Amino acid sequence: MKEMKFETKVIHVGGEPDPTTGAIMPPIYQTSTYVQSSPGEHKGYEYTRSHNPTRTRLEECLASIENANHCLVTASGLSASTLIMHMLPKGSKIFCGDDVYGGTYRLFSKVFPDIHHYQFVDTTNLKKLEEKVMAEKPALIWIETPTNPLLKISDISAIAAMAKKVGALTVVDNTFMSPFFQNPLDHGADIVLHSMTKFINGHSDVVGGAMMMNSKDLRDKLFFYQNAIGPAASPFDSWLVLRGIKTLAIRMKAHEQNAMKVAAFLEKHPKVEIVVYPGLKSHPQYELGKKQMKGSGGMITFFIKGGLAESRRFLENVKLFALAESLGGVESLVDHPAIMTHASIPKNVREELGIFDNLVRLSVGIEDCDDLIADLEKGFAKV
Ligand code: P1T
Repeated sequence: MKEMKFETKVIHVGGEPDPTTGAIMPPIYQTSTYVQSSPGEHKGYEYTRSHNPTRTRLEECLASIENANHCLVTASGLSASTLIMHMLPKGSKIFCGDDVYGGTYRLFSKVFPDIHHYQFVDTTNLKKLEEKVMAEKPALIWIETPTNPLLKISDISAIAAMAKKVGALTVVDNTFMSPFFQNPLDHGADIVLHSMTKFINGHSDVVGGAMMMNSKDLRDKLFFYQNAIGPAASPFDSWLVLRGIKTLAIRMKAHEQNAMKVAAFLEKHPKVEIVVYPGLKSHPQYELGKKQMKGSGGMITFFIKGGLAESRRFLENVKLFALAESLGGVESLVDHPAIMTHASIPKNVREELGIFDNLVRLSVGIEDCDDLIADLEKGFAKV
């Protein structure tokens, strides 16, 4: 299947017609269990927490588009992160990028510190990171690139290479780029993680997660914890994602086209202080982005001139950009990270990173771009 192009894989891998009826759309195997002919004799399926044919199809499709040998689909992005943490030996040292989704920060700083040791480090400063990795020999390096919400880019190949020197695993949260714009395993990462809730599904009607890897050993270990703990995605959610993923390529191109125009508009706007978008030459890691990403995605972060009052007036007065957590759907969303998605990060830590009250995050949808810009203009007019 690896020889097919991306646009073909999302439609055909896992999308084969049903062999018993010829139905062109895969059935939703809405079943909890499977009949056995004799104890232990079955058709490869015993219980849906462990395996389900609809989920298997989605795993095949996702593995193919991340150029991976294996994939496990979970009930949420955070449950995938949780399984990776359970897989590590107790007391493991973990370096995590300092700018990550607020829920990932909460998981690592509030749920797992009794089990592992976490340090939040700047993974964009390679020299400092390498010194620290060599000196402290972590078991795992966790990077989100580009980061949520500051869109900082980390060099996956360089980090994976330094991790290998000390026997550490590299995990890349690739949610913001989706497999269409970035394939971390090709750059040496060991595990790629996605919140499937976002671009992969693309229609804001599923919460789900996925992990892709090449190592069978890693896959089997993670599968053990998935089966033992239980956060597998449901058949219906798996089917919805199989449906949404068919348009991933064209959606990502449309997100990027609109985001590029919106970023250029914001850059010139008198009420905007700074715009951060990987496709702008002003992005501090523009060249690195060009090297490891095949596009710039649909996420934009900007700092409005002023503070919380100005942000609120803007956020209350845009309408097409719905004020909501999450991202990656066909409809545009706007988020205030300090109060919404990243509220679980203490204010002093947030502000050290640059997540101030005047920071606004856009998930640029695939609507008509002129309508989107007119909507943003309405928001700015009230500031
Ligand atoms: O929500 P869930 O499917 O569990 O995924 C968690 C997650 C993991 N990684 C990244 C980069 C994410 O952005 C998320 C979820 N993020 C949001 C809900 C948000 O609005 O940023």
